[in-house]
Amino acid sequence: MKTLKIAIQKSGRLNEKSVELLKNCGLNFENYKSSLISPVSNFPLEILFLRDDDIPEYVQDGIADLGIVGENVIEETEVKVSYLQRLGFGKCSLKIAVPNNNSIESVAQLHGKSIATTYPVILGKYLKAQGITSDIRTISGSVEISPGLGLSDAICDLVSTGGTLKSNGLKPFADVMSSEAVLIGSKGSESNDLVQELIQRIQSVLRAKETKYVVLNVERKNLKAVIALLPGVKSPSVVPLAEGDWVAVHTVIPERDFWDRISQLKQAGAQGIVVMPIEKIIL
Ligand code: PRT
Ligand code: ZN
Repeated sequence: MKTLKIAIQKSGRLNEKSVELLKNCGLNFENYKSSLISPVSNFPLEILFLRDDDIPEYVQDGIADLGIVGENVIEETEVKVSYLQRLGFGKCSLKIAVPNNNSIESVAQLHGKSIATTYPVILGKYLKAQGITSDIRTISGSVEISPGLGLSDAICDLVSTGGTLKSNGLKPFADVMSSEAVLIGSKGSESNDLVQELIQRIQSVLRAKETKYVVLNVERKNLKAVIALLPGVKSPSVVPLAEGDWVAVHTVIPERDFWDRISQLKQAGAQGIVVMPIEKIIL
């Protein structure tokens, strides 16, 4: 079978998480910082390390079968690729912001104003959809300093913590798009068996990340109340303990409401709660 190629970011915000995800999928490879390509020793796959801006086109043109890149880059490059899987990291939003002392606070007020950005395509479509014409100034970086330099009235840039906007005296007021890292494939790559195998491995890693394995002890008289707090689970395993009326319950709990669920379980009589990370969940 033909060896697949997957393109990931060489260095930057998505590199570490992309490498970690592929390693958690059981793929063995060297993460050489200096090389462009790294073979996987236990799967017919090669990893290409590229600038993130180049990944969508490599995938569209079939030079790489797969790629991991931010949705913002895919939208900006307007490539035709298949979205295969959201990956849950690299989350950010593209926002419009103005200096704190500026009175602009609605998108309509941007009509006739200048906006500096590295995302002219996405911003252009967003404004057009609202019938607003602004002077979009495309710059290649450090967008946040442009109002201070008198280069533009507003900016449109990616925001994650909001710290960069704050430290540059800017306030965000409109969300243009939200983004996260996604797995993309060349058109038609979905039907390749190796691509399917890789997607399944990725999904099993993502599912495991969303859940924790929990073992708790409870007196039989409280067992019903404890099980009622575990809705996602059809039938948790219940193991009798050596001591009289106590049992151990083994179950999984979603990460997102973990602490609420644990305190409810304690109130219902659960004790000795042990929580463990899950490596993979294969359905
Ligand atoms: O060298 P290469 O071209 O590969 O990398 P790059 O410098 O173009 O991209 P990089 O590594 O900065 O970002 C890669 C991807 O990470 C982006 O395309 C997004 O999908 C995603 N991402 C997530 C972010 C951010 N969060 C982010 N905060 N990309 C950039 N930023 C920048 C933003 O532009 C601003 O300068 O971080 C600053 C704001 O951060 P906060 O935390 O202060 O709000
Ligand atoms: Zn880039």
